[in-house]
Amino acid sequence: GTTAPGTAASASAPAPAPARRRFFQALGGTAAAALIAGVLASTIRGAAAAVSELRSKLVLPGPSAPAPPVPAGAELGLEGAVPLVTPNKDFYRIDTALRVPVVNPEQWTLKVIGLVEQEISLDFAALLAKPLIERHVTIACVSNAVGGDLIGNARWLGWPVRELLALARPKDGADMVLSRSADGWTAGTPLEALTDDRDALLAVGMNGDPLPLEHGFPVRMIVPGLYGYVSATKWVTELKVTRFADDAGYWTPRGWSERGPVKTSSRIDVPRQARSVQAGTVAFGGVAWAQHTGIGRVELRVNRGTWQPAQLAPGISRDTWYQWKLELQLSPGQYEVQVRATDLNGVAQVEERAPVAPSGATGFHTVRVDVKS
Ligand SMILES: Nc1nc2c(c(=O)[nH]1)N[C@H]1C(S)=C(S)[C@@H](COP(=O)(O)O)O[C@H]1N2
Ligand SMILES: [Mo]
Repeated sequence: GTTAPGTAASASAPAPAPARRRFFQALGGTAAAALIAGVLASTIRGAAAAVSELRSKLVLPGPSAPAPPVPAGAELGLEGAVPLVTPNKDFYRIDTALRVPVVNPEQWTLKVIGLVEQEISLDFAALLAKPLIERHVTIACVSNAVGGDLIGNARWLGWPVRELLALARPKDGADMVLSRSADGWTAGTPLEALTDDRDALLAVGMNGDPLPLEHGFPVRMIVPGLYGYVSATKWVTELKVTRFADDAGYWTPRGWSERGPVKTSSRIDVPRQARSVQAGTVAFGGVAWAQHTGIGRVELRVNRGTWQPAQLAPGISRDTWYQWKLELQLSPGQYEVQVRATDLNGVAQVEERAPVAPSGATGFHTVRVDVKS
């Protein structure tokens, strides 16, 4: 999509060849046009197949600093709830690419340019030779509506961006890094977020595998605490150290906020909206996130009554979502249930409803539940 950072790419899977040929024939009219289109399509398919092949043979080095272990009890295992770590195949996908960019790791380089004392060019072998670290980080899309699923949590393997920037030595006055992907898309990230201790990564691995092609193979950025559109550049090939006064990422001139810190939020995953359940003990559960601060408390209220504390599972880190659950005794009837998260600084998520544009939705996730006798 090209209108919002939350417009999921449509044609993520190539159409089967016969359908594609019919389409080109209808479009081009002549056999020659169809032939050229067919050759082009198969060349692109060939490149994608070659890179998929390279990816499947790639063995990533182990981390020099493994991810801190997932604390016991972090996964509540509530039936119907999403897993604490999102499998790659279920991870949301958002980008403007009509076709997944095909980047050959053997030809990939990352250039660091702009306001730096030392320009740098790094190839894939050199990146893999760096001491890599592994971290669980939850990433979210600014276009994730309240209660939406444009959010996921993965274990990322990568090299801290701050190590690379330390070699390049940003000049005084620089306050932004404009990262660019192989297909020209850009994100503007505060320099601070890439140099502080939050472990912003040049990621090569996702949940123990090389990045899937659609999630940025061979290298992407992952920055805890910032929405994807200002930080999570997939197929990244260039970092330009610059100033917010001089440059802007892809979505900023299209009406989205220059800065994109992730807003504290929470979601009810079970029971689903408008689900009927049996009277008696009804288990509610879901996730809550306050990236880079951590969740302190999650509460539920029924029919706008008093807030009741939910059981909060330990988080993997302050940069990941947390699971929560609460059993309520409900007699037959219709109920409206809302969730509210409060971060570890005691700041509650914003109650007032705001749309996703320009800087991320706010409001309480609300589900209606029919309790049957
Ligand atoms: N190259 C490129 N990277 C991109 C985007 C894009 O359009 N192009 N979209 C960003 C947005 S808006 C989000 S929310 C995240 C989503 O990452 P995912 O598809 O791996 O979940 O990627 C970010 N990185
Ligand atoms: Mo996004």
